[in-house]
Amino acid sequence: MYTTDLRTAEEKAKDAKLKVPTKEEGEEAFQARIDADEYIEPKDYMPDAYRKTLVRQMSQHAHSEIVGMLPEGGWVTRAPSLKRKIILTAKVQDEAGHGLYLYSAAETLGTSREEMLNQLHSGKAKYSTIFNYPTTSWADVCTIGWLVDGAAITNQIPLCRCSYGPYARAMIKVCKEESFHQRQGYDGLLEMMKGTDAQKRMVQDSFDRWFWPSLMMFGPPDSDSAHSSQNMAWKIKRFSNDELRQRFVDATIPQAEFLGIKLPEQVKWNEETKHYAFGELDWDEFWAVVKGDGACASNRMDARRKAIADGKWVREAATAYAEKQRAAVRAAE
Ligand code: FAQ
Repeated sequence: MYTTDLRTAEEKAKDAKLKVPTKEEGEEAFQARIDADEYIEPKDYMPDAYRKTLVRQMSQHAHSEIVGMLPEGGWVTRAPSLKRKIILTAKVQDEAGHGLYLYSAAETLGTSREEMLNQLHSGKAKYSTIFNYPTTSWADVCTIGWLVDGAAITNQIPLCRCSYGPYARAMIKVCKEESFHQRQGYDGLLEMMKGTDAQKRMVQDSFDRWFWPSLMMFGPPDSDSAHSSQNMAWKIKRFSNDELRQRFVDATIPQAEFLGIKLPEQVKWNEETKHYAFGELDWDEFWAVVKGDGACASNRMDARRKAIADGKWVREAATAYAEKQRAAVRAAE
């Protein structure tokens, strides 16, 4: 009799004992790996929902990095000194690098960069609400470094231990660079607070506008956070939105006091909890900005679409050049 099965009788007996795991068994084994603090790598088994929520979060994170370049990029030519221009240029380039690591890490989950960018430009994918607020003064650029990068670090340090290996590894370098960003922003504000009354007013005005939106970067309150409980079980998230927000407030208020900033009346030290209380955030504003109502939302997407259209010839030229190089290598073989 004709057969394509070339296994020996011994191999057949061994294979017969192996059984294909059911979906439930696969998910149980996956959760056991997570519980044992193992990293999940691209070719490992993972539930579809784990893959989906990671693509959602990582692409949103990557989009935030590249959209975040826009408000700061607009200030490079207006930075007050050569030193500040150089620092700001380096920071904006770092953000582009963060976007690249994150898109590359997200691509390991099987979604192409082009697809992720299409989702951003069509409005299907989100990016951080913070970048829909206007950057109206030089103090705003420094405040972004101090508060926005500060909030980003608070959120991202736990992501260095997130269960998905490529995301966790990307976060290590990102966090190192964000620390430099935070310090340069704070340094810029310290210098302004040693300056004229007009400069001091500029810093205070900037803090008043950016403080509350920076607290919203941590997402909705835990009670309204759709993804938190599952993502904490999967160790994508290690701390809840509210825990990280409180951690950020506790670290930031003494820094604001050192700068000489007047704090909002809601911010008060609570001797019992040993934390700063800060009252309720304006969650209506948050959800409106999430849904695209932010002051700069349409500008940001126009700028992104223009960048994609303007860069088309560069991508085509780079692809043609790479193809030419490959052809030369093939011809030499
Ligand atoms: N903006 O269930 P949750 C930076 C959405 S990087 C917009 O709590 P999750 C660097 C959320 O997507 C800043 N949407 O969601 C830089 C979900 O909607 P969906 C970005 C938000 O994922 C500095 C819905 O609300 N960092 O700044 C926001 O468990 C300076 C329900 O929320 C990251 O992305 C928001 N703020 O927790 C660059 C870090 N918050 O997707 C330039 C990674 C929530 O179901 C200059 N991401 N939503 O339609 C995370 O850690 C998480 O995704 C959270 C949200 C904490 C942001």
